[in-house]
Parts: sequence; structure tokens; C-alpha cells
Amino acid sequence: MNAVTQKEKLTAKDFATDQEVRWCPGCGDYAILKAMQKAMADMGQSTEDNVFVSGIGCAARFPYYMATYGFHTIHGRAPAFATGIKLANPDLNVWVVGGDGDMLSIGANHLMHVLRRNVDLQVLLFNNEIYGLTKGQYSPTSREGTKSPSTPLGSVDRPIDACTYALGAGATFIARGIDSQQKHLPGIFQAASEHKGASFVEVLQNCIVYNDGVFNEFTDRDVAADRQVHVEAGKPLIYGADGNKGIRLNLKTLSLEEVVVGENGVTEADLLVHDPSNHTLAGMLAAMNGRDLPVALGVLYCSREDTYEAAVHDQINAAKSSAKITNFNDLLRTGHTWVAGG
Ligand SMILES: Cc1ncc(C[n+]2csc(CCOP(=O)(O)OP(=O)(O)O)c2C)c(N)n1
Ligand code: SF4
Repeated sequence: MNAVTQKEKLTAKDFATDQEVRWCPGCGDYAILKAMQKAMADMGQSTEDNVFVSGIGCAARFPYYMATYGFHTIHGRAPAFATGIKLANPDLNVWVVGGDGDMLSIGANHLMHVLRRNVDLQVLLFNNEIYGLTKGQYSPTSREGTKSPSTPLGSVDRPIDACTYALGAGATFIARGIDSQQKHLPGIFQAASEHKGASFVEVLQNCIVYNDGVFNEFTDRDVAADRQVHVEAGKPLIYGADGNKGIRLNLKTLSLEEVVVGENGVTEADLLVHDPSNHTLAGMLAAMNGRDLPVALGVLYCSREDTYEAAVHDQINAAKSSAKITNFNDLLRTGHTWVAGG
């Protein structure tokens, strides 16, 4: 009889390393790390089945603190390394971690391709709307008017929305969370991990040193309930301190609008029901930024498509099975070869 070794279920602490965590005290990255270690334990994951790959930045220190495999690679190029890792070892659960500067500036091109190819991995973008590690320059997600060492008069660029970018690039899973929401974040990581294909997760992360409080307009305790909507498949888009605010589609303008259930004849039946497979709705939800409309949190989009590594391996296997050349010796003696003689 074969001996079957039962894998011991690990706790969140088992996913922590002995490395000193070198983020500034109060940085939102700590909370994200904690949520990830909990998610790993909740999923019953093992340390050896996971790999974290990062580029450069404060966020990119993440792999040092996860007791899994890890690569701290080069600025913006983590998606390329991760693609190689997944192709070589499709059984690994591959995570990519980076900041908004890393992934939406120098790495935007690499991010786009990993998403459109639908490589089965999880991209986690920690968005603090600033470059942290390089001391606070504005980034592609910084709001107009952001004053920074590189924009002392205030930035004039229009910022990019990370989830909208991911949707446009063809991501098959898009979610958004907030660093401080420990109740929701592990579930989002778990859903991303369970999705077959490229999962994109934006985590709104507070950089306490260079961009403190940038999300306060929808994260402050007194406004959060009215400025955040947690979306769930099959559930109406309802929120608010009194639980009576909702999102409705205005058919005349083809845009979303905030309504109050019980006012002006609005009933719950008028509200949109979340369908994560609806690409158009996902685009509208991603664009809500907590100002005119609440910020949308949770799984915004999810669709099942073939994955890149599966297609590549299918192609290799098909080529192998019909190949006339089956060993290296024959390969060397095929085509334009000649014998050198004296
Ligand atoms: C090729 C290259 N260009 C620039 C840098 C400098 N650099 C280091 S980290 C970083 C960006 C960090 O910002 P972000 O990705 O937003 O992450 P955060 O530090 O905020 O987590 C930059 C530009 C670099 N290391 N390599
Ligand atoms: S600079 Fe900002 S993002 Fe970087 S560790 Fe400090 S608080 Fe965190």
C-alpha cells in the first residue's frame, strides 16, 4: 500500500518569513500582507505551491515577506518573469505584485500583454497614486493637480484608472479592494486565485508618507458607507448608511446614477443587479471613483476563457506527436548540414 502523506493545514503565521518588514510604520502594505497570509491559510495553500514575483518599488518588497517561492525582478517586468514561470511550471500558483508606478508606467506594456494573453496568474496592483520608493513623485494614477517633487506646480496629466485599463487590456478577472478592509481582502485574493486565467486585483493602498489620506473621501469612517458599494454577483447595487442608496441605469443617458430607494417612486426593483460576466457593466463600475458615484469594491468582472499556458502546451504536444524528428541527434543532421572534409 502506498503511504499517503496528509498535508498539514497551515496558518497565516506559517506564510510569514523571518525577514524584518521594511515598510514605513503605518504603511498600507502591512495590511495587504496580513490579508494575503490569511487568504493563503483560508485557501489551504502550501508554501511550496506558490510564487510571488515583483518588480521594483515599496510594494515590490512583498515576496521577501511571504514564505513561498519569490522573485524580486526588474522595474515593470514582473509579468514577463511570471509568464515564464507559469509556462515552465503550470502547477504553480503565480502571483505578481507591483505598485502603480511600476505597473502602469514603465511596466504598463508588460501588464497589458500578460492580461490579454490570459496567463493563469494573479496580478496585484497596490495603488497608492504615487511613487513611494523614489520619494513621492506623481504616478500615472495620481489625480490632476498632485503636487510632488516632479510636479511642484501640480500635475496636469489626466490619471488612468487601473481597473479600466485592465478591462481594456482583456483581463478575464478584475477586482478592487482597500488595504484596511481585512474582512474583504482575503476573499478577493481567494477569488482571484481560484479564477483560471489572468486575474487583476487593484488594492487601494495608503502611502502614509507621500500621499497620506488620498482615499479618505471614501474610506473615512463617517462617509465610507455612503461612498462605497460592495458588489456581489446576483445582488442589487445597494449601499449607504441607511441601506437605501442604490445604482440605477439611466436609459436616456446610458450612464449610472445614484438613487434613493423610497424616494421619487424608486424601488429596489429599479436597481441594477450585479452580473460579473457583463463587460459593459464592469466598465461602468470600474469608472466610479467615490466622488459622484461610490467606489465599487469586490469582483467587478469575471469571464472564463482559455488560458495562454494551456494553449502553448497544447501546441507543443501536438507538434511533438506529429514530429518526424524525435531526438536531438536527428535534429542536428536535418536541413542545411554538410560534412567538413580535408
Ligand atoms: C529602470 C528603472 N527606472 C526607474 C527606477 C526607479 N524606481 C524605483 S521604484 C520606482 C517606482 C515605485 O513606485 P510604485 O511602483 O508606485 O511603487 P511604490 O513604491 O509606491 O509601492 C522607480 C521609478 C528603477 N529602479 N529602475
Ligand atoms: S514610502 Fe509609502 S508606500 Fe513606501 S513603505 Fe513608506 S508608506 Fe509605504
